[in-house]
Amino acid sequence: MVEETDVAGRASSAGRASSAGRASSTGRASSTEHEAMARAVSLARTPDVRTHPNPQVGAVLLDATGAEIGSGFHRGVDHSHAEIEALAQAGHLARGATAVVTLEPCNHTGRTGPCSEALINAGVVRAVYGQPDPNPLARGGADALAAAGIDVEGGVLAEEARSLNPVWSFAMERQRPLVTWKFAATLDGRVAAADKTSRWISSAESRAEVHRIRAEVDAVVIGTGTVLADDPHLTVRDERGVLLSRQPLRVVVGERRLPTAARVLDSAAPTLVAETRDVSVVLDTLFARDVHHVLLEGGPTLAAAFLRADLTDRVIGYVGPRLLGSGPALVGALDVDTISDAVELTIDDVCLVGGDIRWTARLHGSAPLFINPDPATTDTERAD
Ligand code: AOF
Ligand code: ZN
Repeated sequence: MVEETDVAGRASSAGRASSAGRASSTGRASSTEHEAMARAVSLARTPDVRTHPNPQVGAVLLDATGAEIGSGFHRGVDHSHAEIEALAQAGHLARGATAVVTLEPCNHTGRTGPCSEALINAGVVRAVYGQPDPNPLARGGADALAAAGIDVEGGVLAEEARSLNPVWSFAMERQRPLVTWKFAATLDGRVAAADKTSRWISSAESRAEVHRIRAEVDAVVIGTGTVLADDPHLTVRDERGVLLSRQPLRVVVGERRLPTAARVLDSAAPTLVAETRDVSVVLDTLFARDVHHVLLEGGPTLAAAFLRADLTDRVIGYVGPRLLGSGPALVGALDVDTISDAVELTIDDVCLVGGDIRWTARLHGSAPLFINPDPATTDTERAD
């Protein structure tokens, strides 16, 4: 691989000595604590905060009467964790408090120190969290708090808490990026005409939307075949053609040599040339670089390689109302000879975009991802 370029609930804390050493999720959280969790969730959702590669996290501290004495949210890698912000606000009032956090407090020293230790040192007596931490490097905070005699309860508004970070959670649970395969095809499933022309398979609106989707992912992956056939830029630009300041990593997969003048190798955005056909190696390399969401925009060969390896999670397909009758099919060989072996998809959403049918699906059997199919509205436009 070569790189180019309530307090009611608080009564239970009296019994904490008996449960010391183990975190629980027994549904004892009070209505005040539930309300505090809902507030922590909305704090974590503060708009225009990009925490990548970290999760969005919110925290609220309650005193013994259930009054809020501090709150915080995570603002990104160069900033404190949510719990530390809330503790700083509460100061000495944190002693005897209940911490309500959307994510299990961390137990590791990464870019910052362990929040479990900070909560223990601050004298917090109860900790309520939403989502158990799926990050193997950071998890264990609940048990560390319980071992210190703190009354711990997890799983409060767990789904809402997880929904703050569906992509991050997926990537941490699987230890690989989420793969969204995007395609544009005709009604008869062709991605180009017999003469290789492919530019107007989908509408201008669909192509603009793809730019908005690109702006939200961490990497865009194509194969050498697409570089040789289409010479795409794979950058994200606004409606005036100006490059956005944050560009996803461009990734080219395959062993064929690329022309040095290929647009994807220009300086407009970073590019990784992955000289392998093993797509799981590509995903491992990308995950090690904090890539949590990959947009697969490759042609039929690369799409088939990801599908055969069972490494495609989500599909966004634009089907244009036109027929070609000939030309390359959407996907290459899948080792499927009989209908019972077909790769099955579950459709989550169907709508019209600029006259095309856009459908969003996931691979059959995988859990719903709860990712909004509509990309955030930005000024971006113009497909390459
Ligand atoms: C956050 N913000 O508010 C909480 C996190 O590298 P670090 O030290 O920033 O640690 C990142 C991990 O810490 C993250 O993946 C998650 O597992 C845990 N908790 N992270 O970025 C927070 N509470
Ligand atoms: Zn932390």
